[in-house]
Amino acid sequence: MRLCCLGDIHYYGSKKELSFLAEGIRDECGNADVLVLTGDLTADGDLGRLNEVLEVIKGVYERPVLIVPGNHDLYLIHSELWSHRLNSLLKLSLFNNLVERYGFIPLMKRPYVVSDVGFVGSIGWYDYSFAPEWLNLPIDAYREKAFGLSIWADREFVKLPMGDEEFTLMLLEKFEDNIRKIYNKVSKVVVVLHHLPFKELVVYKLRPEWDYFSTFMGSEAFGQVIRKYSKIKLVLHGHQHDGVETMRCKDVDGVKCCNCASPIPMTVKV
Ligand SMILES: [Mn+2]
Repeated sequence: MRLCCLGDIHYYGSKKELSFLAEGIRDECGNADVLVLTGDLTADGDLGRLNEVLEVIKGVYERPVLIVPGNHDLYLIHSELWSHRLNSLLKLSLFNNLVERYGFIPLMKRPYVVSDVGFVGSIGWYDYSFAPEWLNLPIDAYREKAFGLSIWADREFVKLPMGDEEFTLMLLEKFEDNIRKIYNKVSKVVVVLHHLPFKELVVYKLRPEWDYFSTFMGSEAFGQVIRKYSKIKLVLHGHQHDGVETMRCKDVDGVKCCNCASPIPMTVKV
């Protein structure tokens, strides 16, 4: 089976980005059985822009499209930041509902099976398990999501009614439930995440600021669940793109992990 994956489009309203996306999918994904999007479709969580991205994909690809959101898709836009009715949990379900309305598969809501391959997905998140030990900072220093004058933008634009550790656990439970739902019906499982599940995939540079922000790349808790299920042979993820090579696969203890954090599609066989 041939998969085409891409991610981190970060659409911000430029029509040029959309034609680039359409061209990429047409050129690279024509022979693919499934198209997989690993999150961050929009830069700012604007549902109107998400709509535009989904519309473009609908226009150029006719086979199944599997989608998980990224952290940027949970951002509240300025007018929403002050609304008591809206938070990022609600934004997450609005995202998945819109994906579904296009006839695409929101993998966080339900797994997908095609012949003997199952697909399970989540946005993933971070629980500070990727914090670099050598910096020797307390967990509270990471909860601030700021290093000197630099901040992790989730701090400003993601509003959750719980802490990041609790959110990770909540997501993890749903993720494992979805694995169990299909596990006996398939011979292989493909995991689709936005954030990274293994510390081995994180690029640390022994520079304090860089390594501080690497903490927000993902969570080992997802990796621990993945290791429990030997049918999981492939992980597709996004999120890690600045200052690192994307569109590359790496083996972590027998699991092939591919970084799809580029709007240029990549073909992966399973
Ligand atoms: Mn991201």
